[in-house]
Amino acid sequence: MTSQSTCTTCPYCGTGCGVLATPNGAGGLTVTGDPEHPANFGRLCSKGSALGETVSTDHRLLAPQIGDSSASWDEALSLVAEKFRIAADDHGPDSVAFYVSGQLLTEDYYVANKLMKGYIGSGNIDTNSRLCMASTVAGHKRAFGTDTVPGAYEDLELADLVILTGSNLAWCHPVLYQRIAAAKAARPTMQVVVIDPRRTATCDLSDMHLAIQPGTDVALFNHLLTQSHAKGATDLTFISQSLSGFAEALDTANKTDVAVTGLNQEQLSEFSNLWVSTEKSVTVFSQGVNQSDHGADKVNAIINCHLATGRIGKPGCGPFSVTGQPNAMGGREVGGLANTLACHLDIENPVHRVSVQSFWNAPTIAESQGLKAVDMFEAVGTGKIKALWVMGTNPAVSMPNASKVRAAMSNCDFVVVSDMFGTTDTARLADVVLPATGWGEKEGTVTNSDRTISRQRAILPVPSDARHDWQIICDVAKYMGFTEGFRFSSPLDIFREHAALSGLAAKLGKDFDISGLAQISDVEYQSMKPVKWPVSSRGKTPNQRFFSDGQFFTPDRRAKMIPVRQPHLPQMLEPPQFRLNTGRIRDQWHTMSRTGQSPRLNQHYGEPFLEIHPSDAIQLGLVEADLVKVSNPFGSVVLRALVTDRISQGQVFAPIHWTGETAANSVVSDLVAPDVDPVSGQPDSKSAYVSLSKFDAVWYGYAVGVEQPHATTNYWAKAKLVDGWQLELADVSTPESWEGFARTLLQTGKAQCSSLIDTHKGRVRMAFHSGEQLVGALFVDQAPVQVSRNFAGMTLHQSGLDVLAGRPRTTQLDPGPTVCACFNVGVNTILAAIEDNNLVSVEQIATTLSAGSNCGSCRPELAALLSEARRQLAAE
Ligand SMILES: Nc1nc2c(c(=O)[nH]1)N[C@H]1C(S)=C(S)[C@@H](COP(=O)(O)OP(=O)(O)OC[C@H]3O[C@@H](n4cnc5c(=O)[nH]c(N)nc54)[C@H](O)[C@@H]3O)O[C@H]1N2
Ligand SMILES: Nc1nc2c(c(=O)[nH]1)N[C@H]1C(S)=C(S)[C@@H](COP(=O)(O)OP(=O)(O)OC[C@H]3O[C@@H](n4cnc5c(=O)[nH]c(N)nc54)[C@H](O)[C@@H]3O)O[C@H]1N2
Ligand code: SF4
Ligand SMILES: [Mo]
Repeated sequence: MTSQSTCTTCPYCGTGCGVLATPNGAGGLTVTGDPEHPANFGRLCSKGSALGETVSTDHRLLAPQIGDSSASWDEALSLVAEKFRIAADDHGPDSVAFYVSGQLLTEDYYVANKLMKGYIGSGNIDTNSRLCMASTVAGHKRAFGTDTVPGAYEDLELADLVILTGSNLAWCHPVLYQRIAAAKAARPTMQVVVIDPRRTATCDLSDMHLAIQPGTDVALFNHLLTQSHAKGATDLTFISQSLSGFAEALDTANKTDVAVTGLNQEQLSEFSNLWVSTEKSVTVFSQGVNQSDHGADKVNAIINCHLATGRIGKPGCGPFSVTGQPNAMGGREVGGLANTLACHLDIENPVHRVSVQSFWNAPTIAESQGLKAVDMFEAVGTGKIKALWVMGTNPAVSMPNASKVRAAMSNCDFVVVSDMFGTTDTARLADVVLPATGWGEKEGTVTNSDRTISRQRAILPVPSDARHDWQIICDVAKYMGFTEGFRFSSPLDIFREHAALSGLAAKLGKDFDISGLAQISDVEYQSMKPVKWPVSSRGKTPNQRFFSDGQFFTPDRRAKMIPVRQPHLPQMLEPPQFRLNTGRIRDQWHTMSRTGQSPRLNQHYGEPFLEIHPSDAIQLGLVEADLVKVSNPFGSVVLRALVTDRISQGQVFAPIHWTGETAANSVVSDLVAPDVDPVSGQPDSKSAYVSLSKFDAVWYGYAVGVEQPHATTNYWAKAKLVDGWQLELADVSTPESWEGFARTLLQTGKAQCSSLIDTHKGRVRMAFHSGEQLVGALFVDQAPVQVSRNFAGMTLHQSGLDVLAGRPRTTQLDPGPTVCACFNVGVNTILAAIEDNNLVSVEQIATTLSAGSNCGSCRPELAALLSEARRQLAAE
């Protein structure tokens, strides 16, 4: 750590890695892993390593906006306060709503919840965590009586068996993946099982991959429960002393038909034998479990297995929900969900309500649960909600049936959005956009997946007129007349109040207790080290390992096993009908508002795509790189076909990251039905039913340009490069003049055009030079364009390189699509090095090419390339 570097926390996934950030003198930051942070001990993934490239203020919203005009804070705040006040007065408090985010800091989140539940007096505050962690929260509460994540990261290393189900850890929690990989390398007897319908990058670490039929986790875990009992692995003492509901849960499990999983007998017995014989087992789960119309049941099916075998509350044991967003946990702590109160207290409990109201000295308190996300936007659409405030999330892209959500927002009387950017798909629908500070500029705390609270600290100045979220919320509260409850002068003030309230919650029998931090001084908060809750003020520090005493937070102190049934699966689908699975890629974060600014991160996948099995592709007449139209009654998108046997027949997979800002017709949530789990209210974002057809373009194109392109074609997707932009294109009609088209698209002004046009073959290659320098190039073909993307991007701003050739001159190897984002090493370079140098390990690739030697996020892909290359060499 240098004298200028600041210890802070990565704003992406719930791993919650510590980072050291140092201003680089050019407005950016140099970022490295904090060797002392207990989440990562110095490691960072590709997204964390690229943080420094995402803090430019170039595209930021720097002043409040009312309609299309800039406004002063006073004007914007008065308007927002007035609209919320009038709606609440005229139509009751339930006519207004906040939709917030697991990317707010705890202090922001706390005041948002306080304002809605204690001052406006409605439960109508829900969060994008509804789309993310709600099923886990519901499952925890049913089993443990409260929302406790019992695990700690070291359990992942201490376990002899790590089961990863519905989790692509290698891409979504890469540092946790690396920690498991390192533990397994040191202790190869450790077993890893991946349960996922897709063969993901995470499978690289697995001893066993169970590609179950999607939506059959309950059947599999019920089977595990029956096998545990049949083979003597149940812990009878624990069952009799600490559990209730065992017999009923087992009975239901016994009635489950495991055949629906699609696994064969050998796989099933291998897996259950491993489970039965391995005491130290951790089951990590994420969105393949939560995002389901029976997500809470999936969670309880997993927890049941751990409870029945007593594998909970002990080192190296336990069900472990890994949280998605950096502060998903903090949001749960402050009560940001519509069906919770603050500090894990219960909104339905009158004693809890009165206690919170009097602690806040609030004029009112929400009497009942508010609307959960899907219902909230439904109510926005029907006009029941008159004023909506969206903070730190992009529901126009991420909500199920997203096109309907967009329509609802555009018809709503009054929509406010707080974001760092005024151009997101959601911000573009707002009446007022408030410029928030972002990571690197704001101060506060976040809680990661293993309950470790870490500080986010400011390294950069607040740009222009932006304000911190907690300030904006307190300002609106004051403008609404609620001065007393919101006289906070810093995040620390808020933190202290939150910590004091948690002491009250602990007295009421709750798990969440950070009252030991309620008196924290300015200096202590400034230098606060990561700390795992509970941190009690009441004499002895409570046990850090929850449930080690066999005591839970239910009225009888016993954990409850919940009988869970496997729902019926829909009929097998025949092409062109498919089941669409959606999720994440390694180098992008959600709707890309920040990761999309990093040229390095845009290299991994430059456009939206659809994974489809080779046999299905043949049936549909699709070949690699064709465009596919994916549609159902909710909507329609166009994606690039990626033909791969990583996905099973009958299923397709699309990433969620592209938006109206970055591509045409590619918001995959447009296709997701707004069906929710009845227990948790979480939408089933992992299964949409779609039909596929080839998108018949008459031409395909690829372009690079120094200016941000303006595309209006049927299909386009843009990505930022180091020195400009790239664009994938296709359309159903041909422009009258290619030069005119290219000039408008690439905004080339008076640049000089040179071209090669083969009208007969429908091929166009066009370059634009300003002086000697290349400022844009367009490649058009009747089939998907075959040019080296890497090479074309490199030619921008250069002179003397023949961009029209489409690839480097013979002596230079085209590096191919980027695999290692840190050192920009492409597939072709890696394959050539493997063959030329006879490389046999990822380590050797790292030594030879540096690929995989920095953040390590690409190591699973390097391993896959290695085994593919070795397989091919062996076959030759
Ligand atoms: N790179 C990157 N990392 C991220 C994020 C990001 O945007 N980008 N977002 C963060 C957030 S908020 C979250 S919530 C997490 C999500 O982290 P993950 O849950 O690991 O990621 P997903 O890709 O959404 O889905 C995980 C897997 O569930 C599988 N799956 C689908 N259906 C089923 C099923 O029925 N059963 C089982 N067992 N598996 C199924 C999918 O094939 C997919 O591989 O990632 C966090 N980390
Ligand atoms: N089909 C499908 N849909 C899904 C999922 C899926 O797997 N499949 N996953 C779901 C899950 S798990 C999640 S978590 C959601 C994520 O979906 P979203 O939350 O909608 O996605 P983000 O792009 O993270 O949006 C965050 C926004 O907040 C802004 N922002 C960042 N930091 C701050 C800040 O400090 N203050 C303010 N005011 N703004 C800030 C960013 O610029 C960005 O516009 O998507 C959900 N939707
Ligand atoms: S694993 Fe990567 S994205 Fe997640 S917190 Fe760590 S550095 Fe950030
Ligand atoms: Mo999430």
